[in-house]
Amino acid sequence: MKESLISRAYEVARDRYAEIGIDTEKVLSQLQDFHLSMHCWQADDVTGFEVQAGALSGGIQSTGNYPGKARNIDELRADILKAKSLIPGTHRLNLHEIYGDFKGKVVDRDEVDASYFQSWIEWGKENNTKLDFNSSSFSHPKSGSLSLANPDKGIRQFWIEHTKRCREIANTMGEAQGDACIMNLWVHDGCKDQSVNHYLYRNLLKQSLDEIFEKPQPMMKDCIEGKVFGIGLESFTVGSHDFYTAYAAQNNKILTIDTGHYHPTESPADKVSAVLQFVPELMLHVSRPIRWDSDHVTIMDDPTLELFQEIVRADALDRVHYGLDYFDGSINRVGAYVTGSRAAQKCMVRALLEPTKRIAEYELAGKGFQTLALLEEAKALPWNAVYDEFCLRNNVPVGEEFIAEVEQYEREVTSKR
Ligand code: RNT
Ligand code: ZN
Repeated sequence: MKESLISRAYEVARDRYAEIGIDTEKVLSQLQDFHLSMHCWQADDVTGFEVQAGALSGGIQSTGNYPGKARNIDELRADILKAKSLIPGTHRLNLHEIYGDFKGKVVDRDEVDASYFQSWIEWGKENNTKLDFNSSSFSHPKSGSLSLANPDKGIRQFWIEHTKRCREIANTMGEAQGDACIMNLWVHDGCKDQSVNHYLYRNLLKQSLDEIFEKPQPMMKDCIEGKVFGIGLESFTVGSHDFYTAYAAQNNKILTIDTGHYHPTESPADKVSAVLQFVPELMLHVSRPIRWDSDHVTIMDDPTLELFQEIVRADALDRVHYGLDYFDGSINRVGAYVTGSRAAQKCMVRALLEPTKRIAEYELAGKGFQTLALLEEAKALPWNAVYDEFCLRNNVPVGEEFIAEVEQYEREVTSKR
C-alpha cells in the first residue's frame, strides 16, 4: 500500500479529530502502550506438549480440522512469531502449563516446575515478549468433573499442588522479565446433571483457593475466571461469576472477564465499572461467543467495542490486562491470531478516539440530545486512518495486506506439516 496515501489520510484524520478536541498523536502513543496477551493455545487447538497428552476435556472444545496446526514447540513458536510480525505494537504471550518444554519426558501436573519453562523465558527475552501464565486443570485423567472442588481429598490435593507450582512458575517468569506475570486460574468444575451438594463444592473450592493463595508470590498476580457452564457440565458450575466476583473482592484478586462466559444477552462491558469499585484489576479474555461460549475469533463487534469503551471511559486503562481467548480450528490459525488481535486493537483505537470528555459534559449538564448526537457522530469519524498510521509506524502490513503474508506462510510452512 502506498505510504503517502496512508499518511495523507492520517493527516486529514488528525485535523478532523483535533476539531473535536482529540489528539491523535496521544492516542497513537496510548496504543503503543496497549499490550495484548496473546494466548498460545490458538496455534494448536489447546493441545499443548505433554508427552502423555489426551483429548481436550474440561468442557471446552475447539472445532474444525484446518490443516497446518502446530505440532510441537518449535512450530508453535514460529507461528506465534509470524503472527506477531503482522500485529503492530509489542505483545505478551499467555502460556498454559501444558505448553511446557517437557523435552519428551512425562511430567505430571503435580511435578511441574520452572525448569520446564526456562526455554520459554529465554525465548521471551530474545523476542521482546513478556509472559503470562495459566494453570491447566483440563485434559488429564484426574480432571473428571471436579478438580479443586473434588470431595476426594487426594484428587483435590493433586490440583492444589499443581496450582501452587504454577504460581511458583509464574513468579519465576515475573522475576526474569522484571514485570509481574499474570496467572489465570480457571477450573472447569461442575455437574452435568441435577446435583445437591452445591454448598459443599463451593466451600471446597474456596478452601482450595485459600490454600493455593497462601504463599505470597511478589512477581506474579493472580486472576480468577468464572463462567456459566461447560460442555458436559451444563447444570452447575462451581466457579460461577458470583463465586469468583465475591472471592476476588474479599481477597483482593484480579477478576477475569471472559467475554464468552456470560448469558447471551448479558453485557460483559457493563461489569467493568461495577467490579472495578471492588477488585484491584481486571484480566480480559477477549473472545466471541456465537450462541454459546464457542470461542470464535475476536472481531470488531459491538460487545468488544463497548468493553474497551467502558475501560477508557472509566479511566482504567492501567487496571486491565488484555488477554485473548479463542481457539478456532476451522480456519488458518495464524490468520486467526492476526485477525483477532488487530480487531481488538481497532476496538481500542476507537475507544481512545471517542470525544468522551465532551460527551460526559453534555450528559452531566442534562443535555440528552447532544449526548446522543455526539455519540452517534463519533462512530463515523475516521478512526481507521489512525489505525492504518499505527500499522505503518510499526512496520507491519497496513489493512488487508497481511492476508497475502499469511497465505505465503501457509504455502511455505504450515501446509507442509
Ligand atoms: C474456558 C476458559 C479458559 C480457557 C483457557 C484455555 O472456558 O475460558 O480461559 O479457554 O484457559
Ligand atoms: Zn477464558
